[in-house]
Amino acid sequence: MASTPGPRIKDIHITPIATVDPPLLNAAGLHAPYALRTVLEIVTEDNISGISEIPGTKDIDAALEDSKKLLIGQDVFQLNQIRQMLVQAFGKDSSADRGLAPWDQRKLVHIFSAVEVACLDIIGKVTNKPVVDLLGGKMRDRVPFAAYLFYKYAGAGGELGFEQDPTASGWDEARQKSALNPEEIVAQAQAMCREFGFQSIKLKGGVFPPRQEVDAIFALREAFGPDVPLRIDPNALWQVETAIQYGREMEPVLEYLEDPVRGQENMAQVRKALKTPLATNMCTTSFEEIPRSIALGSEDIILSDHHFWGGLRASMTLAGICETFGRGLSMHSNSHLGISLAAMVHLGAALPKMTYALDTHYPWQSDEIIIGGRLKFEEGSVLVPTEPGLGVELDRVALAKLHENYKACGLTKRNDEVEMQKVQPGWKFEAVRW
Ligand code: GKR
Ligand code: MG
Repeated sequence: MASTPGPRIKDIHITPIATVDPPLLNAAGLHAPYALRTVLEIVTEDNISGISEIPGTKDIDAALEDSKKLLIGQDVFQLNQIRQMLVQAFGKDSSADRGLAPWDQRKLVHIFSAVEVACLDIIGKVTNKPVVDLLGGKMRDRVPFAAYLFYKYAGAGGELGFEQDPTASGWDEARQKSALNPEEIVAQAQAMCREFGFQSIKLKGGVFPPRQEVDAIFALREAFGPDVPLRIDPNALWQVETAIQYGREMEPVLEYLEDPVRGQENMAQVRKALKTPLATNMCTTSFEEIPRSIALGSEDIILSDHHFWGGLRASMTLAGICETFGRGLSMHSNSHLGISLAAMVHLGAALPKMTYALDTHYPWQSDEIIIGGRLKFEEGSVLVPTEPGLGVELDRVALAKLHENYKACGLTKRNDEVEMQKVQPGWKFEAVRW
């Protein structure tokens, strides 16, 4: 008997939203009071709805809008053809399109990720299978995440900006405190680990001179002991000599060193000089960069991100390549809500190996747009959803509220340099600083 065609796309809804984000510091400057995300909802002719979430940028939203005319009428199972159509319409992103910022600014990878995840959500609902099963099946029931620490100014983000909500308690209170020195970073880590049970810790660096950030790593080691793996990510702001000097000093305490320097050649030089593994979400960021990464030996671990690598299935392909070439694979994140977290959990559950706890910014966000509210962490892990599809559904009232935030806040793309200049006039992003 011949198979039946899959459901066809009838409607696509693109909703830009702004979610409250605290004043977190990083190599590119400062987080705005709101992080932008875009929620995509694909509805089939038989009214099955699939959802996804990507970082929000006006240009990418416009390209998604343009892609509607190509996507409407397509069979959601035909992801290979859909991808090819999108490549033909938007061209391939080049490595240069990624930009110098710590996050990825390419169009096609975002669009395909948004479309693919929403289609997989629908396919899961139609076949009565969780997304993880569409990726080859579950390798674990829980997906572990790491505490992601940030230097930050005091403040809550959103309308409160740099103010704090005096009624907040627990992690909600701790999240608003400043963290500008090693003691405050340790306090942040303790509060975050107490709340979420994380068992690995990552410090976002590239904010202060390396000495100060390395001291924070040693303060974390002192506070948490040798059983809690530590990582630091200066987002490529260090010179090769700086990375080798401080990398050697941290060799006894680091699980891995993330993007100490910019570019595959520089990473390869640092890698030769250190025993600590190097991880990246900045120097090897696309399939076309892999041959050179292998030839040079630029990193040990690739931090995938389904929003930046073109979806969940592409990330599984990356996992296979990493396995072939002896690279580890873990996951990068940016400020995000529960739809992205659910997709990350399905992918994390399907990965053949899980050597490192994944990154997530989720504890820093306080809003949610899924029914049932914020997803829960148990001992630092998220339980893999067993419901069909992603296992999360849109809370339309919450979505509408965050869309109103988007319209009111006036932001159209992430620009941490501009936000930083509001606090430190004249501040300039530098690709390499120390
Ligand atoms: O949220 O400021 C931030 C991070 O610096 C983010 O933009 C990076 O993309 O988390 C990311 C990383 O690991 O490089
Ligand atoms: Mg990174």
